[in-house]
Amino acid sequence: MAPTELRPASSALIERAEGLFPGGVNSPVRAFRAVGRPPLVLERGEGPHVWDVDGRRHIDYIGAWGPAILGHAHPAVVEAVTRASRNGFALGATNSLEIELGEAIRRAMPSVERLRFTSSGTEAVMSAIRVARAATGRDLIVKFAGAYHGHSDGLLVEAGSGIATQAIAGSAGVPHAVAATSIVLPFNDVDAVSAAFAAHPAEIAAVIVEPVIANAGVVPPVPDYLQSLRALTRANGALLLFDEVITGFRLALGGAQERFGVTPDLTTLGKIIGGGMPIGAYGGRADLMNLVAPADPVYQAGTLSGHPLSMAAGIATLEELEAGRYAALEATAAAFEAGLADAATSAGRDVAIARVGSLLTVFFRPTRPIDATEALASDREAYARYFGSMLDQGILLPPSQFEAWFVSMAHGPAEIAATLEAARTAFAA
Ligand code: KE4
Repeated sequence: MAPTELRPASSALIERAEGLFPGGVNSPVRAFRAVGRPPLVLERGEGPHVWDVDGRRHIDYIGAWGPAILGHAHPAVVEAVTRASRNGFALGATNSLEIELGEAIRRAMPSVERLRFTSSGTEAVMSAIRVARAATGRDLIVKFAGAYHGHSDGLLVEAGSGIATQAIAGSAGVPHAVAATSIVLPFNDVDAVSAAFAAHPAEIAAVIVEPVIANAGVVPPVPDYLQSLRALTRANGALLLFDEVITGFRLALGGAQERFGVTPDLTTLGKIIGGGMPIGAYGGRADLMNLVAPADPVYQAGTLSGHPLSMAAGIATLEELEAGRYAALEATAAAFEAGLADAATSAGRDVAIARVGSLLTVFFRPTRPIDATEALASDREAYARYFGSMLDQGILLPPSQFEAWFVSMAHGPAEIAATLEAARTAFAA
Protein backbone atom coordinates (compact mmCIF):
# COMPACT_ATOMS: atom_id res chain seq x y z
CA MET A 1 0.00 0.00 0.00
CA ALA A 2 1.27 3.51 -0.76
CA PRO A 3 2.42 5.42 2.30
CA THR A 4 -0.48 7.85 1.83
CA GLU A 5 -3.06 5.12 2.31
CA LEU A 6 -1.05 3.77 5.24
CA ARG A 7 -1.14 7.09 7.04
CA PRO A 8 -4.33 9.00 6.06
CA ALA A 9 -4.28 11.41 9.01
CA SER A 10 -0.56 12.24 8.58
CA SER A 11 -0.98 12.72 4.84
CA ALA A 12 -3.89 15.14 5.22
CA LEU A 13 -1.98 17.21 7.79
CA ILE A 14 1.23 17.19 5.74
CA GLU A 15 -0.72 18.46 2.73
CA ARG A 16 -1.96 21.43 4.77
CA ALA A 17 1.48 21.98 6.28
CA GLU A 18 3.07 22.06 2.82
CA GLY A 19 0.76 24.94 1.95
CA LEU A 20 1.94 26.82 5.06
CA PHE A 21 5.62 26.17 5.82
CA PRO A 22 8.66 25.82 3.56
CA GLY A 23 8.84 22.07 2.84
CA GLY A 24 5.86 21.67 5.16
CA VAL A 25 8.08 21.84 8.24
CA ASN A 26 9.44 24.24 10.81
CA SER A 27 12.90 22.73 10.69
CA PRO A 28 14.35 21.09 7.56
CA VAL A 29 15.35 17.69 8.94
CA ARG A 30 11.71 16.99 9.87
CA ALA A 31 10.81 16.79 6.17
CA PHE A 32 12.47 13.33 5.94
CA ARG A 33 13.86 14.35 2.53
CA ALA A 34 17.15 12.47 3.16
CA VAL A 35 15.37 9.14 3.63
CA GLY A 36 12.75 9.45 0.90
CA ARG A 37 9.77 8.79 3.15
CA PRO A 38 6.74 10.97 3.87
CA PRO A 39 7.37 12.85 7.12
CA LEU A 40 5.67 11.69 10.28
CA VAL A 41 3.27 13.90 12.21
CA LEU A 42 3.77 13.06 15.87
CA GLU A 43 1.18 13.90 18.46
CA ARG A 44 2.36 12.31 21.71
CA GLY A 45 5.50 11.09 23.43
CA GLU A 46 5.85 9.11 26.61
CA GLY A 47 9.06 7.55 27.88
CA PRO A 48 10.89 5.88 24.95
CA HIS A 49 7.83 6.02 22.69
CA VAL A 50 6.16 8.48 20.34
CA TRP A 51 2.80 8.11 18.60
CA ASP A 52 1.94 9.50 15.18
CA VAL A 53 -1.48 10.90 14.30
CA ASP A 54 -2.36 7.60 12.62
CA GLY A 55 -2.07 5.88 15.96
CA ARG A 56 1.21 4.09 15.29
CA ARG A 57 3.62 3.74 18.21
CA HIS A 58 7.35 4.06 17.56
CA ILE A 59 10.35 3.37 19.74
CA ASP A 60 12.02 6.75 19.42
CA TYR A 61 15.73 7.47 18.83
CA ILE A 62 15.27 11.07 17.65
CA GLY A 63 14.65 12.14 21.23
CA ALA A 64 13.56 15.61 20.07
CA TRP A 65 17.18 15.92 18.73
CA GLY A 66 18.67 15.74 22.19
CA PRO A 67 16.42 17.21 24.93
CA ALA A 68 14.59 13.97 25.77
CA ILE A 69 17.36 12.29 27.77
CA LEU A 70 14.78 11.29 30.44
CA GLY A 71 12.39 10.06 27.76
CA HIS A 72 9.27 11.99 26.75
CA ALA A 73 6.78 13.52 29.19
CA HIS A 74 8.68 12.59 32.32
CA PRO A 75 6.14 13.06 35.17
CA ALA A 76 8.46 15.30 37.22
CA VAL A 77 9.03 17.60 34.24
CA VAL A 78 5.35 17.74 33.27
CA GLU A 79 4.40 18.54 36.86
CA ALA A 80 7.05 21.27 37.13
CA VAL A 81 5.89 23.01 33.94
CA THR A 82 2.21 22.65 34.86
CA ARG A 83 2.86 24.12 38.31
CA ALA A 84 4.91 27.02 36.92
CA SER A 85 2.31 27.78 34.24
CA ARG A 86 -0.28 28.55 36.94
CA ASN A 87 1.80 31.63 37.82
CA GLY A 88 1.47 32.98 34.31
CA PHE A 89 4.09 32.78 31.59
CA ALA A 90 6.78 35.34 30.77
CA LEU A 91 6.39 38.26 33.19
CA GLY A 92 9.13 40.48 31.76
CA ALA A 93 11.43 40.64 34.76
CA THR A 94 13.82 38.26 36.51
CA ASN A 95 12.16 35.12 37.85
CA SER A 96 13.61 33.02 40.69
CA LEU A 97 13.55 29.95 38.44
CA GLU A 98 16.27 31.50 36.23
CA ILE A 99 18.53 31.73 39.26
CA GLU A 100 17.81 28.12 40.26
CA LEU A 101 18.62 26.74 36.81
CA GLY A 102 21.70 28.93 36.43
CA GLU A 103 23.09 27.69 39.74
CA ALA A 104 22.33 24.06 38.80
CA ILE A 105 24.24 24.48 35.53
CA ARG A 106 27.23 26.07 37.31
CA ARG A 107 27.28 23.27 39.91
CA ALA A 108 27.58 20.74 37.10
CA MET A 109 29.91 22.83 34.89
CA PRO A 110 32.22 24.95 37.09
CA SER A 111 33.83 26.54 33.98
CA VAL A 112 30.50 28.32 33.47
CA GLU A 113 31.21 30.96 36.11
CA ARG A 114 28.56 33.27 34.67
CA LEU A 115 25.97 32.67 31.97
CA ARG A 116 23.07 34.13 30.02
CA PHE A 117 19.97 32.26 28.89
CA THR A 118 18.61 32.57 25.35
CA SER A 119 15.72 30.90 23.53
CA SER A 120 17.75 28.69 21.20
CA GLY A 121 21.18 27.18 20.71
CA THR A 122 21.70 29.35 17.63
CA GLU A 123 21.23 32.50 19.69
CA ALA A 124 23.60 31.15 22.35
CA VAL A 125 26.36 30.43 19.84
CA MET A 126 25.89 33.75 18.02
CA SER A 127 26.20 35.60 21.34
CA ALA A 128 29.21 33.61 22.57
CA ILE A 129 31.05 34.42 19.36
CA ARG A 130 30.26 38.11 19.80
CA VAL A 131 31.75 37.94 23.29
CA ALA A 132 34.88 36.19 21.96
CA ARG A 133 35.41 38.84 19.30
CA ALA A 134 34.88 41.65 21.80
CA ALA A 135 37.21 40.10 24.37
CA THR A 136 40.06 39.52 21.92
CA GLY A 137 39.52 42.40 19.49
CA ARG A 138 39.89 39.83 16.73
CA ASP A 139 37.43 38.93 13.95
CA LEU A 140 38.17 35.41 12.69
CA ILE A 141 36.45 32.27 13.98
CA VAL A 142 37.67 28.72 13.32
CA LYS A 143 35.09 25.95 13.01
CA PHE A 144 35.28 22.37 11.77
CA ALA A 145 33.75 20.79 8.70
CA GLY A 146 30.70 18.69 9.56
CA ALA A 147 30.03 20.51 12.82
CA TYR A 148 26.79 22.47 13.14
CA HIS A 149 26.44 25.39 15.48
CA GLY A 150 23.01 26.75 14.56
CA HIS A 151 22.08 28.92 11.62
CA SER A 152 23.70 32.30 12.32
CA ASP A 153 25.26 33.73 9.15
CA GLY A 154 28.90 33.37 10.10
CA LEU A 155 28.49 29.68 10.83
CA LEU A 156 26.61 28.72 7.66
CA VAL A 157 29.93 28.36 5.86
CA GLU A 158 32.01 25.79 4.02
CA ALA A 159 35.76 25.38 3.69
CA GLY A 160 37.46 27.83 1.40
CA SER A 161 39.78 26.85 -1.44
CA GLY A 162 42.71 25.89 0.77
CA ILE A 163 43.50 25.00 4.35
CA ALA A 164 43.20 28.01 6.68
CA THR A 165 41.72 30.19 3.95
CA GLN A 166 38.55 32.26 4.33
CA ALA A 167 35.35 30.22 4.27
CA ILE A 168 32.69 30.53 1.62
CA ALA A 169 28.96 30.87 2.25
CA GLY A 170 27.18 27.58 2.91
CA SER A 171 23.74 29.11 2.38
CA ALA A 172 22.24 31.64 0.04
CA GLY A 173 21.80 34.97 1.76
CA VAL A 174 25.07 34.82 3.68
CA PRO A 175 27.22 37.77 2.54
CA HIS A 176 30.72 36.87 1.34
CA ALA A 177 32.13 39.39 3.80
CA VAL A 178 30.49 37.56 6.69
CA ALA A 179 31.54 34.12 5.45
CA ALA A 180 35.08 35.42 5.12
CA THR A 181 35.26 35.93 8.89
CA SER A 182 35.21 32.15 9.34
CA ILE A 183 37.81 29.48 8.63
CA VAL A 184 36.64 25.88 8.20
CA LEU A 185 39.15 23.14 9.03
CA PRO A 186 39.06 19.34 9.04
CA PHE A 187 38.20 17.88 12.47
CA ASN A 188 40.76 15.74 14.31
CA ASP A 189 43.68 17.40 12.49
CA VAL A 190 45.87 19.37 14.93
CA ASP A 191 48.32 20.47 12.24
CA ALA A 192 45.50 22.20 10.36
CA VAL A 193 44.75 24.29 13.44
CA SER A 194 48.42 25.15 13.92
CA ALA A 195 48.61 26.17 10.26
CA ALA A 196 45.56 28.42 10.66
CA PHE A 197 47.16 30.24 13.58
CA ALA A 198 50.40 30.58 11.64
CA ALA A 199 48.56 31.95 8.62
CA HIS A 200 46.50 34.39 10.68
CA PRO A 201 48.64 35.56 13.57
CA ALA A 202 46.67 37.57 16.15
CA GLU A 203 43.52 37.45 14.00
CA ILE A 204 41.64 34.41 15.34
CA ALA A 205 39.22 35.26 18.16
CA ALA A 206 38.10 31.72 18.93
CA VAL A 207 37.97 28.11 17.89
CA ILE A 208 34.44 26.72 18.18
CA VAL A 209 34.08 22.96 18.38
CA GLU A 210 31.47 20.31 19.03
CA PRO A 211 33.71 18.36 21.45
CA VAL A 212 32.12 15.22 19.97
CA ILE A 213 30.71 16.04 16.55
CA ALA A 214 27.11 14.83 16.50
CA ASN A 215 25.98 16.70 13.38
CA ALA A 216 27.91 14.63 10.86
CA GLY A 217 26.71 11.54 12.62
CA VAL A 218 28.82 10.83 15.72
CA VAL A 219 32.51 11.62 15.13
CA PRO A 220 34.50 11.47 18.39
CA PRO A 221 37.71 13.43 18.96
CA VAL A 222 40.89 11.35 18.61
CA PRO A 223 42.89 11.01 21.85
CA ASP A 224 44.38 14.32 23.06
CA TYR A 225 42.76 16.30 20.24
CA LEU A 226 40.65 18.50 22.53
CA GLN A 227 43.67 18.95 24.80
CA SER A 228 45.64 20.14 21.75
CA LEU A 229 42.92 22.66 20.87
CA ARG A 230 43.11 23.95 24.44
CA ALA A 231 46.89 24.36 24.24
CA LEU A 232 46.91 25.91 20.77
CA THR A 233 44.17 28.48 21.54
CA ARG A 234 45.89 29.47 24.78
CA ALA A 235 49.30 29.76 23.09
CA ASN A 236 47.85 31.98 20.37
CA GLY A 237 45.69 34.31 22.48
CA ALA A 238 42.45 32.85 21.15
CA LEU A 239 39.49 31.50 23.11
CA LEU A 240 38.25 27.90 23.11
CA LEU A 241 34.45 27.66 22.72
CA PHE A 242 32.84 24.29 23.41
CA ASP A 243 29.47 24.06 21.71
CA GLU A 244 27.81 21.63 24.13
CA VAL A 245 24.25 22.17 22.90
CA ILE A 246 24.09 18.40 22.31
CA THR A 247 26.87 17.03 24.55
CA GLY A 248 26.03 19.18 27.60
CA PHE A 249 24.40 17.04 30.31
CA ARG A 250 24.32 14.24 27.69
CA LEU A 251 27.83 12.77 27.89
CA ALA A 252 28.04 13.36 31.65
CA LEU A 253 26.38 15.70 34.11
CA GLY A 254 29.25 18.09 33.33
CA GLY A 255 29.09 17.35 29.61
CA ALA A 256 32.06 16.72 27.33
CA GLN A 257 34.27 19.06 29.34
CA GLU A 258 33.85 16.71 32.32
CA ARG A 259 34.11 13.52 30.23
CA PHE A 260 37.31 14.62 28.44
CA GLY A 261 38.77 16.78 31.22
CA VAL A 262 39.24 19.87 29.03
CA THR A 263 38.10 23.30 30.24
CA PRO A 264 36.95 25.77 27.56
CA ASP A 265 36.79 29.55 28.01
CA LEU A 266 33.18 29.68 26.83
CA THR A 267 30.45 27.03 26.56
CA THR A 268 27.13 27.04 24.74
CA LEU A 269 24.24 24.89 25.91
CA GLY A 270 20.66 24.10 24.88
CA LYS A 271 18.30 21.13 24.49
CA ILE A 272 18.64 19.10 27.74
CA ILE A 273 18.92 22.18 29.99
CA GLY A 274 15.42 23.15 28.86
CA GLY A 275 14.01 19.64 29.23
CA GLY A 276 12.41 19.98 25.80
CA MET A 277 11.23 23.58 26.20
CA PRO A 278 12.78 26.39 24.08
CA ILE A 279 16.19 27.28 25.48
CA GLY A 280 19.85 28.10 24.90
CA ALA A 281 22.59 29.41 27.15
CA TYR A 282 26.11 30.74 26.79
CA GLY A 283 28.56 31.19 29.62
CA GLY A 284 32.08 30.76 30.84
CA ARG A 285 34.83 32.83 32.40
CA ALA A 286 33.47 35.70 34.48
CA ASP A 287 35.88 38.20 32.93
CA LEU A 288 34.44 37.38 29.51
CA MET A 289 30.76 37.32 30.50
CA ASN A 290 31.15 40.61 32.37
CA LEU A 291 31.49 42.25 28.96
CA VAL A 292 27.80 41.58 28.20
CA ALA A 293 24.96 44.14 28.46
CA PRO A 294 23.69 45.85 30.54
CA ALA A 295 27.41 46.19 31.12
CA ASP A 296 29.43 47.36 28.13
CA PRO A 297 30.56 46.69 25.44
CA VAL A 298 28.74 43.56 24.15
CA TYR A 299 25.02 43.89 23.49
CA GLN A 300 22.72 40.85 23.63
CA ALA A 301 19.07 40.53 24.66
CA GLY A 302 15.96 38.36 24.34
CA THR A 303 12.27 38.90 25.13
CA LEU A 304 11.76 35.31 26.31
CA SER A 305 15.28 34.57 27.56
CA GLY A 306 15.03 32.67 30.86
CA HIS A 307 11.35 31.88 30.25
CA PRO A 308 9.86 30.52 33.51
CA LEU A 309 8.40 27.40 31.89
CA SER A 310 11.71 26.55 30.21
CA MET A 311 13.47 27.14 33.51
CA ALA A 312 11.00 24.90 35.35
CA ALA A 313 11.46 22.09 32.81
CA GLY A 314 15.24 22.46 32.96
CA ILE A 315 15.38 22.46 36.75
CA ALA A 316 13.24 19.29 36.95
CA THR A 317 15.33 17.60 34.26
CA LEU A 318 18.66 18.41 35.90
CA GLU A 319 17.33 17.26 39.27
CA GLU A 320 16.64 13.86 37.74
CA LEU A 321 20.08 13.83 36.13
CA GLU A 322 21.84 14.84 39.36
CA ALA A 323 20.44 11.63 40.83
CA GLY A 324 23.23 9.91 38.89
CA ARG A 325 21.66 7.77 36.19
CA TYR A 326 24.52 8.07 33.69
CA ALA A 327 26.11 4.74 34.55
CA ALA A 328 22.88 2.90 33.71
CA LEU A 329 22.49 4.93 30.50
CA GLU A 330 26.07 4.10 29.51
CA ALA A 331 25.40 0.39 30.09
CA THR A 332 22.22 0.48 28.00
CA ALA A 333 23.94 2.29 25.14
CA ALA A 334 26.96 -0.05 25.24
CA ALA A 335 24.71 -3.11 25.09
CA PHE A 336 22.75 -1.48 22.26
CA GLU A 337 25.96 -0.82 20.29
CA ALA A 338 27.16 -4.42 20.77
CA GLY A 339 23.77 -5.77 19.71
CA LEU A 340 23.70 -3.61 16.60
CA ALA A 341 27.21 -4.75 15.67
CA ASP A 342 26.15 -8.39 16.07
CA ALA A 343 23.00 -7.82 14.01
CA ALA A 344 25.03 -6.24 11.20
CA THR A 345 27.67 -8.96 11.26
CA SER A 346 25.12 -11.79 11.19
CA ALA A 347 23.47 -10.10 8.20
CA GLY A 348 26.85 -9.70 6.54
CA ARG A 349 26.50 -5.91 6.47
CA ASP A 350 29.66 -3.80 6.51
CA VAL A 351 28.77 -0.89 8.80
CA ALA A 352 30.76 1.11 11.35
CA ILE A 353 29.14 2.09 14.63
CA ALA A 354 30.45 5.20 16.36
CA ARG A 355 29.34 5.81 19.95
CA VAL A 356 30.15 8.17 22.79
CA GLY A 357 27.89 7.71 25.79
CA SER A 358 24.25 7.65 24.64
CA LEU A 359 25.03 9.24 21.28
CA LEU A 360 25.59 6.79 18.46
CA THR A 361 25.47 6.49 14.68
CA VAL A 362 25.47 3.44 12.40
CA PHE A 363 27.54 4.57 9.41
CA PHE A 364 27.00 2.68 6.19
CA ARG A 365 30.70 2.55 5.41
CA PRO A 366 33.43 0.11 6.50
CA THR A 367 35.23 2.25 9.09
CA ARG A 368 34.29 4.86 11.67
CA PRO A 369 34.73 8.34 10.13
CA ILE A 370 37.57 10.44 11.50
CA ASP A 371 36.17 13.65 9.98
CA ALA A 372 33.29 15.00 7.89
CA THR A 373 34.85 13.97 4.58
CA GLU A 374 34.84 10.33 5.64
CA ALA A 375 31.36 10.61 7.16
CA LEU A 376 30.00 12.10 3.94
CA ALA A 377 31.39 9.11 2.03
CA SER A 378 28.80 6.87 3.74
CA ASP A 379 26.19 5.10 1.63
CA ARG A 380 23.18 7.37 2.10
CA GLU A 381 20.92 5.17 -0.01
CA ALA A 382 21.71 2.19 2.21
CA TYR A 383 20.93 4.29 5.26
CA ALA A 384 17.62 5.42 3.72
CA ARG A 385 16.60 1.80 3.06
CA TYR A 386 17.62 0.85 6.58
CA PHE A 387 15.68 3.77 8.03
CA GLY A 388 12.57 2.69 6.06
CA SER A 389 12.78 -0.92 7.17
CA MET A 390 13.20 0.11 10.82
CA LEU A 391 10.32 2.59 10.54
CA ASP A 392 8.06 -0.11 9.10
CA GLN A 393 8.94 -2.22 12.15
CA GLY A 394 8.06 0.51 14.65
CA ILE A 395 11.53 1.96 15.23
CA LEU A 396 11.97 5.69 14.57
CA LEU A 397 15.59 6.60 13.78
CA PRO A 398 16.85 10.08 12.89
CA PRO A 399 15.85 10.62 9.22
CA SER A 400 19.43 11.27 8.10
CA GLN A 401 22.72 9.37 8.04
CA PHE A 402 24.33 12.52 9.43
CA GLU A 403 22.53 12.81 12.74
CA ALA A 404 23.09 11.10 16.07
CA TRP A 405 20.79 8.48 17.51
CA PHE A 406 19.74 9.46 21.04
CA VAL A 407 19.31 6.72 23.64
CA SER A 408 17.33 7.91 26.67
CA MET A 409 17.15 6.84 30.30
CA ALA A 410 13.64 5.56 29.47
CA HIS A 411 14.90 3.01 26.91
CA GLY A 412 14.76 -0.28 28.84
CA PRO A 413 15.73 -3.85 27.97
CA ALA A 414 12.41 -4.45 26.18
CA GLU A 415 12.87 -1.48 23.86
CA ILE A 416 16.50 -2.37 23.15
CA ALA A 417 15.59 -6.01 22.43
CA ALA A 418 12.76 -4.97 20.11
CA THR A 419 15.08 -2.55 18.31
CA LEU A 420 17.78 -5.21 17.84
CA GLU A 421 15.20 -7.66 16.52
CA ALA A 422 14.09 -5.10 13.96
CA ALA A 423 17.74 -4.28 13.16
CA ARG A 424 18.46 -7.90 12.25
CA THR A 425 15.67 -7.72 9.65
CA ALA A 426 16.64 -4.26 8.46
CA PHE A 427 20.31 -5.15 7.98
CA ALA A 428 19.25 -8.18 5.96
CA ALA A 429 16.88 -6.08 3.81
P1 KE4 B 1 18.99 25.39 17.98
O1 KE4 B 1 19.09 26.82 17.46
O2 KE4 B 1 18.41 24.45 16.92
O3 KE4 B 1 18.29 25.29 19.33
O4 KE4 B 1 20.48 24.89 18.28
C1 KE4 B 1 21.43 24.95 17.26
C2 KE4 B 1 22.54 23.96 17.54
C3 KE4 B 1 23.74 24.44 18.04
N1 KE4 B 1 24.77 23.61 18.30
C4 KE4 B 1 24.66 22.27 18.10
C5 KE4 B 1 25.84 21.39 18.40
C6 KE4 B 1 23.46 21.72 17.59
O5 KE4 B 1 23.38 20.38 17.36
C7 KE4 B 1 22.37 22.57 17.31
C8 KE4 B 1 21.05 22.05 16.75
N2 KE4 B 1 21.00 20.64 16.50
C9 KE4 B 1 20.11 20.19 15.46
C10 KE4 B 1 20.26 18.66 15.34
N3 KE4 B 1 21.26 18.29 14.44
C11 KE4 B 1 18.69 20.60 15.75
C12 KE4 B 1 17.67 19.87 14.90
C13 KE4 B 1 17.07 20.82 13.89
O6 KE4 B 1 17.82 21.65 13.32
O7 KE4 B 1 15.86 20.68 13.65
